[in-house]
Amino acid sequence: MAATSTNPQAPQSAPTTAREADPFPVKGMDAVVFAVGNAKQAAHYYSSAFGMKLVAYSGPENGSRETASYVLENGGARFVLTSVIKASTEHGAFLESHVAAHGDGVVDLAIEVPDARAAYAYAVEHGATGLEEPHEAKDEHGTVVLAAIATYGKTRHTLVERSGYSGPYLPGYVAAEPIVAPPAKRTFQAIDHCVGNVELGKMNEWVAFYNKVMGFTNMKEFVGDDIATEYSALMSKVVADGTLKVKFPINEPAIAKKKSQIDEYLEFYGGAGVQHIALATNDIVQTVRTMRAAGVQFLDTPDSYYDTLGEWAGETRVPVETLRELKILVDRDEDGYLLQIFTKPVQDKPTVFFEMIERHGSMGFGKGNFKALFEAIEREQERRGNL
Ligand code: TYF
Ligand code: FE
Repeated sequence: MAATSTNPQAPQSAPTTAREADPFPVKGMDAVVFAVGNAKQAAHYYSSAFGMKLVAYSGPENGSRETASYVLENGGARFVLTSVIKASTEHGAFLESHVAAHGDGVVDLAIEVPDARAAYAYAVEHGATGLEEPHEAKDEHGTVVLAAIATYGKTRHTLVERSGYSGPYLPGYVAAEPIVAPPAKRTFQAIDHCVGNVELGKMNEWVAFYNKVMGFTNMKEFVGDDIATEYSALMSKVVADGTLKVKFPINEPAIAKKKSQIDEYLEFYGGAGVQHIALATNDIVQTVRTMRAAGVQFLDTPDSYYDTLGEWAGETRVPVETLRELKILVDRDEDGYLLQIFTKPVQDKPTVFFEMIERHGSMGFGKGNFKALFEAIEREQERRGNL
């Protein structure tokens, strides 16, 4: 499709327009889909503790006898929580075995694309494994096109083309009322990035996968083997689409002095999978206060971090004493700063956790905090007897 230009001087048929230059255009994250043991209770947790709002449901009451799925939103962030009631198809059996093998976890990082058929064709041509051929789904709210490709572990990327679909989520879902009254102020409004843990030696393969299959490029922030052996016990690279709406850091364990937190994840998850989802907020102080009051546990940060914070991080919109009280981390680079904090794992297995992030210019991932963060994670590993 030709891009339109408002510049009358622009050539009629430029060799490449910004749009044509992007081989795999994306609109953003569509949803993070979790397979869980008890979606009814998980939906309550993400409502009452994370401040999300139930907006749609699919289950036996509206014709889905195999699975129950709860769709929760917060601004542009969407989670789908699915449990098997009684498996009767291959998909139900897959979800059931996924929960048995991995515990609660992410099965799908669904990406919204302008053209799902084109995206699927491009991905498969460039080496992706197709899991679902492009197909239409429709109801009285319109038509969507869905396709899916495989990524690391048993995780998939569903490619969702919404083309004006006006229903509460996808065909097959009905609108639902919030489970609890949402907090007065929204706790977050977008998915900032989704992180995968892969096996030792596989990081570069998966980075190359996103480079080839989605045309994603590497962001400058990474954890190299220098940092890895010194204190992080992991290596990490970040791939993103050209507009930075979809950002996927990929971690692998590193041989270091201590057992890698990535090894701990791989052991307890039973292979590669999604490690953390970062959620963007524009008021992290309010967010953390609300979530802490609702019982969400965050990683601790020692007081010493705040004693020297001003020297290197400079001023932020939040007073250091508030950051210290709530254990919020700060990082600064040439583009600005960010505030971030990490939850403890949100299930009994030391696997999936969340990050809350408030960006002020910086598009980094908190490199300046890696030492403090990884030490905090190691204290938790130690408490669990896994270090
Ligand atoms: O997404 C990131 O890169 C940051 C830092 O196991 C990070 O949130 C990296 C690895 C990790 C935990 C956090
Ligand atoms: Fe992160």
